[in-house]
Amino acid sequence: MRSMGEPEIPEVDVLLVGAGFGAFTILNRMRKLGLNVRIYEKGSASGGIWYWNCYPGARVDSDTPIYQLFDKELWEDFTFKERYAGWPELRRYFKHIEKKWNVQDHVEYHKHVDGATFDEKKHKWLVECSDGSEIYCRWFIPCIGFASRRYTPPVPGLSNFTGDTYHTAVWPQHGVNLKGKRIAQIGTGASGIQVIQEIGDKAKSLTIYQRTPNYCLPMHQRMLDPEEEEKKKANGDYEKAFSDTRRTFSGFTYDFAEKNTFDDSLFDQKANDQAYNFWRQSVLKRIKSPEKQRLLAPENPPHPWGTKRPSLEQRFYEVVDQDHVEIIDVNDNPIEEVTATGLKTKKGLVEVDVLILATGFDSVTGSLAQLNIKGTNGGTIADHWKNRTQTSMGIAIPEFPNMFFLYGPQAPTAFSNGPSCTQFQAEFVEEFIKRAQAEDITRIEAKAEAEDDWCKRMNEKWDITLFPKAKSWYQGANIPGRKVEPLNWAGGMPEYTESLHKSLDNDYQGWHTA
Ligand code: N01
Repeated sequence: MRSMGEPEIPEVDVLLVGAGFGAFTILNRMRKLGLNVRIYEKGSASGGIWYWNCYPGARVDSDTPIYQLFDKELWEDFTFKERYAGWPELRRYFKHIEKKWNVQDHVEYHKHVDGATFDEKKHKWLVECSDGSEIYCRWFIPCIGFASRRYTPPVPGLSNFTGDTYHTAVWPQHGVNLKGKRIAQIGTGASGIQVIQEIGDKAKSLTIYQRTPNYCLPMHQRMLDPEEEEKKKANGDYEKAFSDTRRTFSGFTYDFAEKNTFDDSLFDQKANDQAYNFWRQSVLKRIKSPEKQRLLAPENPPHPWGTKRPSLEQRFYEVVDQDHVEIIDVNDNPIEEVTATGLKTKKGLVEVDVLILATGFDSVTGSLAQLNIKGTNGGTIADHWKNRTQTSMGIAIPEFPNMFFLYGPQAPTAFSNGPSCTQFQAEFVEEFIKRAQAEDITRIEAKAEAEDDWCKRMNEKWDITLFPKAKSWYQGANIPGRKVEPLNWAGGMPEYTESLHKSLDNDYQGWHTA
């Protein structure tokens, strides 16, 4: 009971968490349904992943035009400068969305959602923020993606280091001057490769602590000609590209090449070996140091080609091949200790000024599981996933009514172009809420059997691929002690979106409605 004089708890129809691609994809749809929508963002600006991960060289590896919202009113007067946009340009794009859609009344910054409980009488969520504020919403939609909980490995002595330590996922917003510095970096995933190729030339020395080589592919970056882009827009090429994403496996404009050894390389080890060897030969030509050749493109691949995400690189191999860049394989030379001045392995102590942790995320499930969102049985999402990760179609969870999440576990997430995935999920959520409005439905909940069915299908799709052979974050294998299980839908985008819409068209199959 609230006592007299206490302010009323505000209410909105829809609360979106995180001001990135997911939230903006859904925002206007909800506004057009006449709903009162709010976005709560923990940071001080929008951009989502591009707000937090503003490390040197951070850039997307989906190309223009498909890495943006598919709305014509946004793309008709915004043109990206590069084929693969970097974080400053993506931030500029988010500013464009804010201005164009006049969103200032809808987004609140420095609002860190801590937890939520479902009010069974009202059929509404009561959401709490770390500043003590509360808000009720009918529809609660976390749009926090798969990478909002960073991971730092338990390297002994990490806190003893007296130089500067930076994690790529929370890079200082004001930037860091790395010129002429002695730098150590742990991690060679997508973030790590981008940092290395950006700072390698500037650093006095760069020592890379690598556990697994990244099978990088050339990015083929180029500046876009604004006139050419305008012509493409006028010709309908952008619309065609967005529409093509609906038909492809990963929501890109292209699909697997329909030629043996390419389209079966993720399913057949022999075909995969051929793909790996082809890749290896082309990379070896770019590296002079035999030691670096061995470490970056080993004769015996540690995992099948493509079962960990291959980065798109620009000059990575040339940058790493320089004498002031050293690679230490932590499998042979584990980091024994971080001291006040550097990193110690059996090869000795490497003294550095800066330590960069490009060590990734508690990926896919960590984003939602870190929140204290309590379901109708009193348990949190982390409790619900204690024995296995389970969702209904990668968008909802039984016992968490009126809650949808975008770009999270058991959706095409890691295997897709992000804006395509959020677009198709947002279309489904829009359709569901539209029907709910029309039919006076105030409570929607995924059925437990729908969740079981989806988990079964998740495993069937996963088990026929070579993905289980890699210790990847795709299956949670990057976090010591975590259950290794498929976290991303490997059945392709068309089958995914069809499953979502079928459930509505088949009289809410798999859903309780009230
Ligand atoms: O994280 P990661 P990320 N000792 O988990 C290593 C998206 N993204 O931030 O491979 C030593 O891939 C770990 O080694 P290993 C994209 O989807 C996109 O780079 O587990 N090393 C690995 O090398 C991407 O895939 C873009 O053996 C340790 C690294 O740290 C995802 O985010 C850009 C270690 C972590 O790599 C995650 O990328 C950036 C230890 N104890 C991110 N623990 C673009 O669009 C971990 N590592 C371009």
